[in-house]
Amino acid sequence: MEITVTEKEQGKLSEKNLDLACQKLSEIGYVIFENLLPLEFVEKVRKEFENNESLPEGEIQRNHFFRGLFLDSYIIDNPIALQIIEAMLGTKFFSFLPYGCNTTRRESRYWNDAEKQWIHRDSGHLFPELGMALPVTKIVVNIPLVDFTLENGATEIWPGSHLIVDPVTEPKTENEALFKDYHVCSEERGSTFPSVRMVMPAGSLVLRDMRCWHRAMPNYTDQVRPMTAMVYFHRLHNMTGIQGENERRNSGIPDSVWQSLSDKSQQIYRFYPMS
Ligand SMILES: O=C(O)CCC(=O)C(=O)O
Repeated sequence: MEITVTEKEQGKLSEKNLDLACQKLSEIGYVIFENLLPLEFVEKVRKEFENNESLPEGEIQRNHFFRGLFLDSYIIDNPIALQIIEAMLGTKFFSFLPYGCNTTRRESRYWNDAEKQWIHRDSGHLFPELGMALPVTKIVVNIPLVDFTLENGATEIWPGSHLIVDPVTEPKTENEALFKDYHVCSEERGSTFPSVRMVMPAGSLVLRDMRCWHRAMPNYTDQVRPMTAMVYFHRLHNMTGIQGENERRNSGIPDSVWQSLSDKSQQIYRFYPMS
């Protein structure tokens, strides 16, 4: 979606563009702002990311995401993303640190040992038995750290698929139960709906309703294709606060990092994950 230079500089959408962004997210299931972040910044983050990739997996990599550029306000406090999220989810939305990163490379393989990922949604519907889609309650924000092209595996997405509600059926196997809300669309079914590839320049900003069908596609290049992934939740996903509102004791967010966060970020990242 196009925005003005002033909106970009001020990090604030006009009322009209905010409405349009919300409308796209509600009706199509995602919205993309191309070239929103300065390329120089994105390139620095990509290099940091590559350094991180060369660290041993697990805790060290995870802790690395608590450092420097990964916590820049362009990423964790992005004002345009937050403006839209607040309009869609209300003021009490929350998210977790550290965030994730979706990476594909030439040799990437998925659970079914294919080079294309399963068509899936990242979140099921609330009350699917009603047979209708309720307003969005989980939004993922992605920032591609390289240009996303057909060659390096730009994500495939099915516009409008977040509104598809299937009849609720009892899972027949354990595996089915596990993937019930996730693996909702076979290849055959996917081919009967129009899909698009999210071809976009590095530093674009994507907001996606997590119920949208999508998948990672093969990366035929030798360049790693990373994108940051931050998930924002409506307050209803933690009504009791038992995950520790204002209690970061076990969050793993180092104190020095917590102190460095803006008031807004401390508000957003106030919970810690259960596991
Ligand atoms: O890496 C991609 O292109 C898609 C990632 C994905 O499927 C996901 O975020 O669930």
